[in-house]
Amino acid sequence: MRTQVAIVGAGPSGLLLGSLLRAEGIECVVIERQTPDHILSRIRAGVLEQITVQLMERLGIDGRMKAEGLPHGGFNLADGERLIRIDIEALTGKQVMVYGQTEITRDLMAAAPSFGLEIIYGVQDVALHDIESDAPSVTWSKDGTEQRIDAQFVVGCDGFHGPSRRAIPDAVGRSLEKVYPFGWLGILADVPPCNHELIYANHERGFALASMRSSTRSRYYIDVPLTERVEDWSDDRLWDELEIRLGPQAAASMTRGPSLEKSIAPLRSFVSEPMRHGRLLLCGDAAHIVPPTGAKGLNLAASDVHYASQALVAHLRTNDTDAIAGYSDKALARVWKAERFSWSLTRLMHRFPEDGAFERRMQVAELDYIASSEAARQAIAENYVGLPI
Ligand code: FAS
Ligand code: PHB
Repeated sequence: MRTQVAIVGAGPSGLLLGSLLRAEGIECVVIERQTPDHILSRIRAGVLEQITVQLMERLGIDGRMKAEGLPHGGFNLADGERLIRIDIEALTGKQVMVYGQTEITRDLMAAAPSFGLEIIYGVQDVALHDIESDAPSVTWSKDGTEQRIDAQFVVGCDGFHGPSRRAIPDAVGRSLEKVYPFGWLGILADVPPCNHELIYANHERGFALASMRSSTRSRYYIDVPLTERVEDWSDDRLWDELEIRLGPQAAASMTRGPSLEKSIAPLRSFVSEPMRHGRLLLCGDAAHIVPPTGAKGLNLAASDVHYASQALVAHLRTNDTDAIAGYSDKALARVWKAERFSWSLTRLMHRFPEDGAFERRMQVAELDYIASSEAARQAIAENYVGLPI
């Protein structure tokens, strides 16, 4: 087999990139380990920045998102009884779109045939070869047969545990990581949200987030120690904890219901540099991870894909090598700003085991400052809606 761009991974990064390249007439093939149903069963991001909305618009597959998504003009930080609203629309003139990653992925999967995007699911033993040459290739096995595809470029969209990042030699690649001492226990339930906007809460018992997927489907989280197991958390125990941490006002309007999904996700900040080596580019979680507090993970994948698709089209159409050469620095400039915002909001809204009275006082002082300063709220707002591309 031969193509122009071989893409490893059919999550949002791989599907967005493949669709954008096909829309520009670039030949590409996506190689994916899991089945479509497995990918759709993973409950992840819920808030879209404008860049993610714009890519769906550019592809002409924004119809369902516009019909079912919820544009939000603000979100809330709760600290005990206090609720601080960040009016992102008044402070930035922009909104975010509440529309689950699962639905983005579903829309991209449904549109793939119309783009002529070939996706090969259920592959094993994916390996990347000759990425430092101008003739890289990817091999894999499927149904007992070895397969190989030759390409001009390979893009690793295979998430944190995929093989692509590891194809960059140790002498070239370097990574920075911070592992947080807690995870997020999330629940998805077909109940109306307790509030029309998101609430991030810093309670003495820990963090909580009230989010949603629609006016009839809610998504909630609490932070739990890494020793916790999801089987130790009955629905009732989790609903009880959410009511306490989100406070009496939210609790009064909270509706309980059986969990459709319940899982614990570990939190880490991670960046692998560079995001390109030779003819291999990395996009999304293959290159970086953020704690979900800032709702940045999926949206960083979208900006990486935006830059990567522009660079690949420039090179493959007009042999413009500068765009490819500049991809990593351009993507990383935005990645690091999102890493900072996600880390700082995680620091502000969680109780860290090693924190003492001084650290808690710093959190209270920062929340007091945000409550009293439009400039402070504007800084949060412009990061939350997404910094310029
Ligand atoms: P993904 O990990 O989504 O996709 C990678 C794809 O590559 C997968 O389909 C995988 O099967 C495939 N793959 C892996 N290894 C392979 C191999 N060897 N061969 C072939 N294919 C392979 N972000 C937010 O903004 N908000 C959230 O609330 C949020 N919650 C999250 C919860 C969890 C548990 C996780 C893990 C992430 C969460 N994220 C959240 C971040 C998440 O949304 C990612 O940013 C997003 O999935 C990134 O998309 P991709 O880069 O496509 O990576
Ligand atoms: C979600 O709805 O899953 C969600 C929303 C905002 C976040 C994290 C997760 O910051």
